[in-house]
Amino acid sequence: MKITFCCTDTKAEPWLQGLAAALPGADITVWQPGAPQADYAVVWAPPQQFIDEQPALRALFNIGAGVDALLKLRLPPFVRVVRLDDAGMAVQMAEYVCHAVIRHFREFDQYEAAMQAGQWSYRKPRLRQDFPVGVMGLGVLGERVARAVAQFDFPVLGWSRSPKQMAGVRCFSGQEGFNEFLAATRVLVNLLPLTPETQGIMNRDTLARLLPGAYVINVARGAHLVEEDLLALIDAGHVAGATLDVFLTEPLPAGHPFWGHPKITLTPHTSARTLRDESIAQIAGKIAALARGEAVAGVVDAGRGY
Ligand code: NDP
Ligand code: OXD
Repeated sequence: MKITFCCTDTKAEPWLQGLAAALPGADITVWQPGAPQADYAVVWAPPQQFIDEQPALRALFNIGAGVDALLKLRLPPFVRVVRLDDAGMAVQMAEYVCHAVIRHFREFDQYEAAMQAGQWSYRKPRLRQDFPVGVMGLGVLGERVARAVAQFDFPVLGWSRSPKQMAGVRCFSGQEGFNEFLAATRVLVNLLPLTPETQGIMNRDTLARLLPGAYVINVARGAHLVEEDLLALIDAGHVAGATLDVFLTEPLPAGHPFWGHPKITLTPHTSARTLRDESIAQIAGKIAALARGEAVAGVVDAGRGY
């Protein structure tokens, strides 16, 4: 079996060694233009040339959960695209979002500033019932996040495409449930895939529907958020602030108004990192299963976009 590796901005050697250890007998090489045809590919943001030169791939394994960049390419019609299915990301996402929710709710930024200024002062405790947390996207990551936030007794809401039931989470679905979900949410967490339907979903209209004093946590993709609309709603006082991990342009360009904004906390697309060992184990397991003719989880529906 031949496996080709084509991952932008990724050190190839440890991946090749790990895959070779997990799949003895497989021929695993880093893709170069003109390389021979492979059976399976392990990819992150490959160039179109790679896809065009590998028309007979049985499956493309994306070393991330989001496949938006991959689906923008012209792919062979019958190739399976397989996303990472948790592989250690869900717990990272849960800790990131819980941290952001609690930091905002408990006003730790204000405490930190006061202590830095040598002030020993208390703030009035806030009621967690006044901070309902709404999670957009109840998939592999969103479900784990919703469950984790609920552990802290915040009211938790969730919104997905198809109807769901989750203990401790008030679930909404589809366009028909969206406005009701927004109107009952104060802290909005985005864990949607980026698709034509979800691009720009956090905009002036939708953010204005959130409860006053709203807070936005975007950990999915920058293009979900209309950045100037968030800034306008913060200026207007409807949105209290945001924690943003992802941006329309990454790295965030110098001079962007998010840099140094007093109400916006930034991180560099790091809320849930691809963990190499877990990912290799998962991908190798799935390649072996496909080679035996078995079905695997995490196959993307290109028509749906995720
Ligand atoms: P999943 O595909 O498992 O889940 C997607 C969820 O979004 C599902 O609940 C789905 O609904 C819902 N959804 C999709 N489209 C719509 C829509 N139009 N309206 C309402 N709900 C919709 O994705 P993951 O949880 O694994 O990951 C989510 C995203 O997180 C990734 O696509 C990626 O962009 C981002 N990500 C970011 C990382 C970072 O470091 N910042 C790391 C990893 C991922 P249904 O259940 O009905 O299908
Ligand atoms: C992913 C990411 O999609 O890291 O996995 O953004």
